[in-house]
Amino acid sequence: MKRVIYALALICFLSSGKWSFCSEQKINDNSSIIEYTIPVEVGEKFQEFSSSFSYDPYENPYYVMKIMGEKLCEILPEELVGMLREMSKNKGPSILLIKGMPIDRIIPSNDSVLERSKKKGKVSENAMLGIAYIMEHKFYSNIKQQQGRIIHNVAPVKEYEHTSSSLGREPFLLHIENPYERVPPYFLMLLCLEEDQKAETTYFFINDFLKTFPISIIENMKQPEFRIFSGTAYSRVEERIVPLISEEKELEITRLRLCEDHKSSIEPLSVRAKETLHYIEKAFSNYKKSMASVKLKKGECLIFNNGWWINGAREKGVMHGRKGYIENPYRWIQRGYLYPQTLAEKLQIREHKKPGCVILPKRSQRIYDRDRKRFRHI
Ligand SMILES: O=C(O)CCC(=O)C(=O)O
Ligand SMILES: [Fe+2]
Repeated sequence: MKRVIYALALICFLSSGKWSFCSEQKINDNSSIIEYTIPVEVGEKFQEFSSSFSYDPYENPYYVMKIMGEKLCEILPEELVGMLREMSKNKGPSILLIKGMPIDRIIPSNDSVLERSKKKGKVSENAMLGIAYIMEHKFYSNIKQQQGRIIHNVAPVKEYEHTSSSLGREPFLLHIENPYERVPPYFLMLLCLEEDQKAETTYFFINDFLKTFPISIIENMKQPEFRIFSGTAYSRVEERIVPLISEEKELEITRLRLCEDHKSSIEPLSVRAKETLHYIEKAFSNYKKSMASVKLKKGECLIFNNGWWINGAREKGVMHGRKGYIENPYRWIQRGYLYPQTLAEKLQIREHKKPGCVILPKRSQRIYDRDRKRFRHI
């Protein structure tokens, strides 16, 4: 009798939709990546909910993010919700791989990525926005990158195929995302819609790398003597003179701005800056052996810290890149740049003031809530 009760309890537990797998992979003694699998039934529940929702995430991102975030909080395993919240406060993992993320049942192929994205439903975008909501972050993109879309398409584009960029097929050396920006993204979210057999997303923990640098090099890196340029995927080249390591007093964080391929993207503006870049170049070749990678498959989502840490700690910063030539011309990854909510709003308001910008929703919107049959402010 007892056995029957246990078996029934187990069946109830498994069918509750909250059953999932969490595992931790150690890359070395200091750093680890957490892997989490969303139960199939939970993914399907979200897919169904999201498919019946008609608001466009590109037009009403704040509204969609709230609705999707609330839904995900309700159906995702508590453990995953907790982990995302911790991560956003720099307490949890600095890299999280979520498997089984809800994406659209049909992913169109045989067309340019913009056409495919128009033909596709919006389940994957809705899921990404929902995760951002749980993390209390918002997506923001510079207007000069993919027309300021909140979610980018990382996929080969004909004229850019030969480039090492988000639009190319060539390998992409380790980098911090958009290091030339006044405020680079805090986290990156990559969600795979169509995979490739060869290409792997690489990552590297800054802690291990900088630990062995002499103090004099670290001090040189703190000087604003480096001119950093934006990457190939920009509609116009942007540049900024910055230190490679900067302390942001207001948020009490320290940031690294660096690309392994510094020859084409960082210009040293002094003799000591030149020597510093030379030192870093050699250090990269020694430390690359601790670089790890993941071959993203359909429905797999990688969220990671973009090169910052709490002052003094240095444990959480991550650099990333891509290795292997992309063989599948339809490999498709959706990417979002995550910023703490108030910061994303400030950056967006700043963009609004520039002429010729896409108008993004204002902070407060009045919107008709179909379920509750009344207007509400968001
Ligand atoms: O294609 C990838 O796996 C990563 C590309 C990348 O660095 C990015 O999207 O920022
Ligand atoms: Fe990148």
